Amino acid sequence: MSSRNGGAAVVETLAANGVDTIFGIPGTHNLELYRHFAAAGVRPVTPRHEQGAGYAAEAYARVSGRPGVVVTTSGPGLTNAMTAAATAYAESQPMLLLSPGVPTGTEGRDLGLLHETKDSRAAMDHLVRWSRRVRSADEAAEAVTEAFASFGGTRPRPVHVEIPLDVLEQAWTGTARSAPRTAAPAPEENAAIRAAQILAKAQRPLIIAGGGCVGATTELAALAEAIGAPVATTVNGKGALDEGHRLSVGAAVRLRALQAAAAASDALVVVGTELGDSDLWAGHITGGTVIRVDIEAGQLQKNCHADITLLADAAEALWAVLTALPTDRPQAADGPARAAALRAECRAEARTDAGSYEAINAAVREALPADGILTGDSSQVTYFGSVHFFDVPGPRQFCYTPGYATLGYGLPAGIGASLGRPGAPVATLLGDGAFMFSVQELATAVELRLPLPIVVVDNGGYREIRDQEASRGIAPVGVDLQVPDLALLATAVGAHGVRTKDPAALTGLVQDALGADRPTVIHLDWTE
Ligand SMILES: Cc1ncc(C[n+]2csc(CCOP(=O)(O)OP(=O)(O)O)c2C)c(N)n1
Ligand SMILES: [Mg+2]
Repeated sequence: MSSRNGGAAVVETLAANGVDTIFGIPGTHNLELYRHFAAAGVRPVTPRHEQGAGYAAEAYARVSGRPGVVVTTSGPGLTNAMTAAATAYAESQPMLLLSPGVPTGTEGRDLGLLHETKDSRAAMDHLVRWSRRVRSADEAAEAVTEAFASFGGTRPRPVHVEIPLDVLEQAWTGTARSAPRTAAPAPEENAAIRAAQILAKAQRPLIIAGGGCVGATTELAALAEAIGAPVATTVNGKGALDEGHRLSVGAAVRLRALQAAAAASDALVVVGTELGDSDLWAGHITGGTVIRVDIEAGQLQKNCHADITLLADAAEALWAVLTALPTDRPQAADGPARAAALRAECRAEARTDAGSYEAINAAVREALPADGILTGDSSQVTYFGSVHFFDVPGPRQFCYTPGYATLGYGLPAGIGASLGRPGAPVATLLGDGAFMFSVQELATAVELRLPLPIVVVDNGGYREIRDQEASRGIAPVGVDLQVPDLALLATAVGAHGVRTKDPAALTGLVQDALGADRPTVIHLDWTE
């Protein structure tokens, strides 16, 4: 077997595209990928389940803007990663999944091969932007290059490349190529001028920024300041405007106060968001004249009618509107006052759900430096708490999956975020149910010696579902769980572990954990 083979074609192409870290688990079938990592300067990180690999890769992409790469073996390795792939799709994150596949010529024959799956490419194709099964080593390299090209110039989404076993072993004499830069469509000048004319006259403008805005922080702040518009974000857009900025209203789009303010606005700018139901929680966004900016045409009229549309990268479109503003316009000076009032209203509304989650988040916030990253999960402490009461100064500092809302994300995301932004302090804050979904990844964090505080809010099980049962008149069923002694569990795995009943103690505990030589599980006993 030539050592410069289909596996080398894939790995060298990863390296040519700037990949230095992959998340995956080796198996019988993907060893011709693993063979080449060291020579190509690619570090393989081994989580304890492929779903954890996928979530780590998703958070890696979220905090760094670089695509997350997942390498699984065929069959179960790949199907274990499917939930993470679907998560990256729902959350618009760039992710490349690589897996081996049955040998060429055996497709669909049900031969009883090891890890044989009915049609894994087709299964993946139903979850991600595209899934491609290659036929040669050259095509494998080409498909990986195409994957990287697919992440630029449009909304990033995951893709999958399947390399048949025989192709992984096929001799390869090619050269690895980096993907050409894919340009985004340029904003249409007339639309930018019309948008600027509306905004110049607006008395009550408002801006809603989504995940598509995380690369447009300067332009967003500049436009908001120029027109005196308060800025609210979606969860994926959290921090696109510094949440301490005087025009920031926070990640407030689900709140009725924000939705009412949008309806009462005379000009509403919506940038880089589909305004989906998972953003709006059965609410609606309408506004006076609605101006929408998106890099994907299909998003421009989705869930909210737009009067003016700009199909472009957010930064370029916002800049085009800003520079088209007439210089002799009257200054709208009351923006900060309107933002402060709206922010107070939104906080009051968020408080009705947050309860003690506000204080818990405040205690962790105090411990984490400004450049810190928080990862959360589908737990009340995250969506009632951190989203509204853990302010971040910039984008890419909050990892949570509001759309797919998948349990088990928070801990592996803490790992992926730590590797995606080396040196940045990272903390994980999540519920007991969420933690138990991927508790085995604690072993990964220990092995990587990550100084990761993992604050687990133990409210005795699936509290949100218990609450939903109660509101439907269903007696608690399947929701009251026995939670292990997590401090003890942590020490067994080689992490530090502590237990407290006092949310105020979290500040000191998280600070200590950030300075430790390994992860620390902080079990907050929040049961009655
Ligand atoms: C993979 C997955 N399975 C099931 C659910 C449904 N679900 C949503 S919230 C929740 C409870 C989560 O418990 P925990 O993390 O302890 O948070 P709590 O509601 O107790 O604050 C469940 C089971 C989900 N979101 N994701
Ligand atoms: Mg719970």
